[in-house]
Amino acid sequence: MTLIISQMENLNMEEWFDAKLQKNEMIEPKDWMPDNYRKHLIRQISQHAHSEIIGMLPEGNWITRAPSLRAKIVLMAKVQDEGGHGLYLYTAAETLGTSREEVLDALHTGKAKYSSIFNYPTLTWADIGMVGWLVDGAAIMNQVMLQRTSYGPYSRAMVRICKEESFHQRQGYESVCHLAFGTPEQKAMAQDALNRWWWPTLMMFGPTDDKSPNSAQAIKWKIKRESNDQLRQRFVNQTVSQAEYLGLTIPDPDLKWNEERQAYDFGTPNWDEFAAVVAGNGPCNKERLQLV
Ligand code: BYC
Repeated sequence: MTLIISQMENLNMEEWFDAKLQKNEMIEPKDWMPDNYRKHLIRQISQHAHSEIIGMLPEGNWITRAPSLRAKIVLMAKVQDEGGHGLYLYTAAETLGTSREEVLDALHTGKAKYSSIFNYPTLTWADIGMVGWLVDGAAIMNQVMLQRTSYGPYSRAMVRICKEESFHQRQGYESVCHLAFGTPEQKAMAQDALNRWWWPTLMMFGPTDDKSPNSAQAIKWKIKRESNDQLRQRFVNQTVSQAEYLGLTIPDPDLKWNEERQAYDFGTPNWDEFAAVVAGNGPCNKERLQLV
């Protein structure tokens, strides 16, 4: 009897929850929410937080090697911002009833993921420019959409993060500008970095929509407002003219303006590589294994 009553209560609460989503109202921490909505958010927000923290490592490594005092100060500020983003997001995850220890434990035991992009090495100073221009550029494309996510604390964290992220993208572009308009050696360094970062950046958006197990439910719950493929396409459309201005070549022979779609056609990322990187067999892991 008690079970039936609680099932009926859940049914009513589910209608209330769906109606709130329909009206585009935010779900707040003390609101009733389906268990799977809560789990889905804990997974995504904590993985997002881990990406911010892990993302500090390759850039932090370059602070001592930045080529000028100005570049050093800017990079330090950026790395510090990423730490702040991680902390907002861990706090947002905690409002869902998980603890900092639980989410960190999931990271350390390999249960939780972090963005594939941070398993690629930053070999030269130009790579740090690419991280700002391309990686932050891709991240912001996703995060602008997440400002309208249905969970209040995640949405509000995104509003703050996006303000800082646009500075990150611009500092990266400025840094790449210096190299692209510098000596032939500097330009070659920028081109080499673009060649290595282009495809991993496109993979940051996640698998294609037909291979994305979480997307359909995320869109239904308005956690995601746009799909992985839509965001990837928008990123390509935006970035091509930036590369043209720099006089750099995007390493994709299939990249071509499609008049009918009013969008660029582009090649297929190496999804086998993506699967390997996410499974912990990325270039950085290989380097580490070779060193052991
Ligand atoms: N890397 O069903 P899907 C930054 C996983 S940091 C690794 O499409 P979803 C920055 C995915 O988790 C900001 N794994 O998933 C910091 C799922 O596995 P699980 C980074 C990936 O969640 C410092 C499976 O593949 N931004 O900007 O609907 C310096 C199937 O995927 C990846 C965020 O974290 C990947 N790239 O969509 C500089 C944004 N892609 O969890 C810069 C927040 C997918 O089922 N996250 N997987 O085991 C999201 O928006 C979404 O989670 C994703 C994936 C679009 C990434």
